Amino acid sequence: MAKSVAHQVAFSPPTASAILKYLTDSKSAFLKDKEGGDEKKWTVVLGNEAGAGLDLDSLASAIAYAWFLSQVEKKPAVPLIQIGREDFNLRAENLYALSLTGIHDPASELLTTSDVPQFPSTDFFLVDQNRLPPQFSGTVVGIIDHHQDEGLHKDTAKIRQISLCGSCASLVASSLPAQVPQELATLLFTAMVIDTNGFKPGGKATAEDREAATKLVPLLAPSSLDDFEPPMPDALHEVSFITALNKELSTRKSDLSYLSGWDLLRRDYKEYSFTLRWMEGEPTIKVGLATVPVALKVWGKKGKLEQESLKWMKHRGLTVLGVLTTFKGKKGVHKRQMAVIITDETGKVDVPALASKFWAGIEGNTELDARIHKKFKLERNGHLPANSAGKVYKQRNATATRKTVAPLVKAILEEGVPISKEADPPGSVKL
Ligand SMILES: [Mn+2]
Repeated sequence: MAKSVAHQVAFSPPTASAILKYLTDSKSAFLKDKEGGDEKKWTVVLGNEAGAGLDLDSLASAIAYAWFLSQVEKKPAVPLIQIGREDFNLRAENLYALSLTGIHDPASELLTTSDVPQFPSTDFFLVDQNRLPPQFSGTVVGIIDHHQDEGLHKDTAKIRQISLCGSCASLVASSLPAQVPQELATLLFTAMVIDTNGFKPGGKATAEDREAATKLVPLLAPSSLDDFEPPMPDALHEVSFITALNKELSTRKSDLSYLSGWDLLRRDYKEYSFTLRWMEGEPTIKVGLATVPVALKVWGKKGKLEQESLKWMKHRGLTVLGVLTTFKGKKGVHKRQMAVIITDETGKVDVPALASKFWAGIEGNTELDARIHKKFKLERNGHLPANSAGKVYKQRNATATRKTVAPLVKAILEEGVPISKEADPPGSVKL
């Protein structure tokens, strides 16, 4: 892990956390009521869902607003964190922000989707989103959000505070009473800092974010600094504890080298299904594309890439897995690699035929400009089982993301021909 800069953060984390007590109490009371079919009285505060990569803004906004409803408005309210219990580990900056708030074991202390796989119909208060996700049913009683207003839930939401600013946490902070517990102010503040890059001018921070942050600062300021002068809203980015906190959060956010291959593969993952009409029996196969922000040499050497990929493929029932890495090489140059593994457990897929089409499709694509990686030779090092194939490429076009790769994969698999965006006019198919 990269060197921590925690010691530079000049405010001291709270010792005893009243927020933690509220969270664990409300979680167990909600689960107990749900058990007895008595959950209707609850308002569930729901942040947005971003796969396994929940962001700090949703997390902080949901916790803070649920605390407000419960402790100030005296209504039964609980935040539902929209990730699985095992997914907290995927975001080191979230773990850090939660630890500053006194939450050291979020997987057991917070209510997650693992605790309630089938969510009952309740009242919902939405934060950091303004449309109730389709897997939930119930009444939306309020919305605080910083995304484009979709104009929904107008008949039931008594509060609809939607405003385009850098962080939803700023809007939540503005709607709380002036004196909130220090740890709650800290949690909201970390989300605002990470979303606005420390309130840097010219970034995502708006006047609304700066105003909300300025109000929180006195609650966070180190008590040792007797002569601490609250900053002006336009000078927040120059306050030393804020720049240190921003650096700490972004270092943790970008350093993923501590994650296992398994976690890296599932962290930012999309899955597709294609029918191979050109193959005998026309099998339908599943294809996964994982975007991994860590170079293969960090986590995939000595057969680890093959081992972790095959484990993930078995878990998801995949025939093809593409691992798309994105990282900074020496001298800070942005690079991308693409590893592709093909295997078949159904006996219905002609792996050599599929592999040769795949390699031809990738190698013939001028947009990716892919070249075989000389250090990762999957088919020669003995880590792939029989009836499998694999290759690793260096993508010379480091700007081509999964948005480029996914349509190419579709074209290769469904049409069985390589496409080349630059060489061919739209609609033409090179045979
Ligand atoms: Mn947000």
